[in-house]
Amino acid sequence: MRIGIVCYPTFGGSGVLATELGKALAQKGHLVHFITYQQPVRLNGFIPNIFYHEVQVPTYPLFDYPPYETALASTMVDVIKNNNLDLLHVHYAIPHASAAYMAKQILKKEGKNIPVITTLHGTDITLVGRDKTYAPVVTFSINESDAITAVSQNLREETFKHFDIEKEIEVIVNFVDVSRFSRKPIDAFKKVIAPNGERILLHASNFRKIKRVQDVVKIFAAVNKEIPSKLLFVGDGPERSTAEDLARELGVCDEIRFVGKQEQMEDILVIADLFLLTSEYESFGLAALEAMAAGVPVVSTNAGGLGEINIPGVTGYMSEVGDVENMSKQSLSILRDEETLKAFKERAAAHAKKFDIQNIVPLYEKLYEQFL
Ligand code: GMT
Repeated sequence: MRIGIVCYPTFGGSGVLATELGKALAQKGHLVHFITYQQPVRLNGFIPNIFYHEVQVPTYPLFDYPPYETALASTMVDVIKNNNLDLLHVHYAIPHASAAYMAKQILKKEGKNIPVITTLHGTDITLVGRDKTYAPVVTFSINESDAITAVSQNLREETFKHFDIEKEIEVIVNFVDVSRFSRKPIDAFKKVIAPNGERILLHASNFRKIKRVQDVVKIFAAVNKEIPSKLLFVGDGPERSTAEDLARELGVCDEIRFVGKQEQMEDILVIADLFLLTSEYESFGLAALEAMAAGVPVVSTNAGGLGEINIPGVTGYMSEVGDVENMSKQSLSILRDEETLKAFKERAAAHAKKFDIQNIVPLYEKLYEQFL
């Protein structure tokens, strides 16, 4: 098949998932064309069967806001025509679904039917999309998609709850390449972070308000009182300095490392003992799934779709949003002795296999085939 993939090229879960999907499809022999404004972060190196088309948004003094959506729709038309694409798969509704609708209409006039599949990822529905400034366009363009998928059961339900959706939404859960994440830790790296064999806790996100990173710091401070430990913060974003200030206030700043945005998550996750995800909402929590695949148990909130991946007492624990005390207790109970930690690690890794790339990518292929 000749497939166009549109996504955000950044470190966010939707872009990561879309890129990994494209790479997996290319490996299976499909021709995959990425259409984005920047090279997606996980699209590094030369991969046969993968093509990258950058959306250029020319500026003009009149444009206080350069019209990205118009440039995207035009690039879609161009790429679809010149490469004779069979379908377009857009990840994250805003503005990808509406740009795809526009491209579809243009091509229709020229006698070409291009099926559009929209995958909903989370904040496009639960946060941004619901805003009345976007909602009518989001609702319309989702409904105009030939197929709609959501990355969790929870997101499917949220979408039906908040939007007037006239079509079925198929749940195709997110996936992880287990073979890539099940690695041996690099001892030298582990020694740098935890020179005296301290437990390593880790949080990775875009540090937006919704992630409640202050709760991560508070949980770590409570754990650190009881057991020698270090905290790795991976990623960056608006709440980073708030987290740093709080860490200083709580006297744990020296035990925390902010390592910024990282591409080789598999090398970092594998040295961790516990992944903390304190979000107010997660449609799925891909970062937590990647942690599990690396054999890292997860202490998280029970928000959104997290209950669909984190099994209390098996792969980690869950708490109400903001219940720092409980999440601290849960973290301590996992980290306190070697045997318990080992068992949680093994079970987390085993559970992640259910979401292996090999099991999920064929579901997308099956969906695509319906439109050929
Ligand atoms: O978590 C974020 O804020 C980034 C966001 C994105 O759109 O890139 O992630 C969303 O999509 C991921 C991949 O499907 C999910 O794993 C995340 O749970 C979801 N984030 C939210 O729902 C807040």
